[in-house]
Amino acid sequence: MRDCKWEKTWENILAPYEQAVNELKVKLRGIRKEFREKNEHVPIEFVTGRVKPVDSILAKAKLRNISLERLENEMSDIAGLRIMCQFVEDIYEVVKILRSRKDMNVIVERDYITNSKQSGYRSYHLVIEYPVQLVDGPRNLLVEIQIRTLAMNFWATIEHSLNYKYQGDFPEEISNRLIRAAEAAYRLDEEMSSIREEIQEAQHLFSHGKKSERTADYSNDKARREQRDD
Ligand code: 0O2
Ligand code: 0O2
Repeated sequence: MRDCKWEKTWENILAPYEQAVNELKVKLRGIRKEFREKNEHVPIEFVTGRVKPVDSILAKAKLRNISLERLENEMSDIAGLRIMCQFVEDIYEVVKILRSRKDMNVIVERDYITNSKQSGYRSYHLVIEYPVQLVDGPRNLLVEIQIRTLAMNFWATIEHSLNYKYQGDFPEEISNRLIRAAEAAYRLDEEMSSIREEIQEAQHLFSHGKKSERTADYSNDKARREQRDD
């Protein structure tokens, strides 16, 4: 019985964060659509989001000595969004777009791309204040947005699972290999950036070609339907 009561309380505490994550996923995915419709290079590849699981919230609160009353103001990643980009240049474009939006307020920026973490981790982190509209009125929530390239995401995902296995206590050999892998991932990003214009031109031709194919398919289907109806 007691467990049920706590489950309910957590459900209530986290509901506004769920709402923030869901709204932001729609909004950030909407940016993709806008660029695509303008036939411009889309700086966002894909967007994911999650509300931090309760056990992770409790573990972090204990580690950082944050009391449950202060969670809302002191734990900035209860709601988390992740934006994946093709090129490092796209990351900075996305940051600019987010800074200029009127529906959120960027309050912290951490550039772990130019200042990578000791582990080798790279990403650009923003903490924003985001107002969710609740029955009792608006409430400003902290949300963390991590922006990274596909290569940075590949590295971080692998390192995150290894971290789970070793609980952060990597054998030196693995830790060194991970640092080397992070450098290799960054070199890959640099290489891709150096041929960015070429790649973007090819992608533009490809998506344009697919669009024309779809239009042609639609016209052929329509013609076939009209012939059948005659
Ligand atoms: P794990 O093992 O913990 O990684 P939909 O909107 O239906 O397409 P859905 O199912 O709501 O998508 O999930 P979404 O948005 O595709 O992605 C959820 C996953 O994104 C989570 O995986 C997280 O790994 C990851 N994620 C996204 N943003 C963040 C973030 O800011 N911080 C962290 N730590 N993770 C993030 P799972 O499912 O929780 O599994
Ligand atoms: P999760 O949900 O398991 O990913 P803050 O926690 O924001 O108050 P902190 O810790 O200085 O302060 O924030 P930071 O370092 O800007 O962001 C922490 C988050 O960045 C982590 O969340 C990870 O998602 C990611 N991150 C940071 N360093 C690494 C790293 O070395 N490897 C990987 N894979 N991810 C990293 P959490 O708290 O781990 O939660």
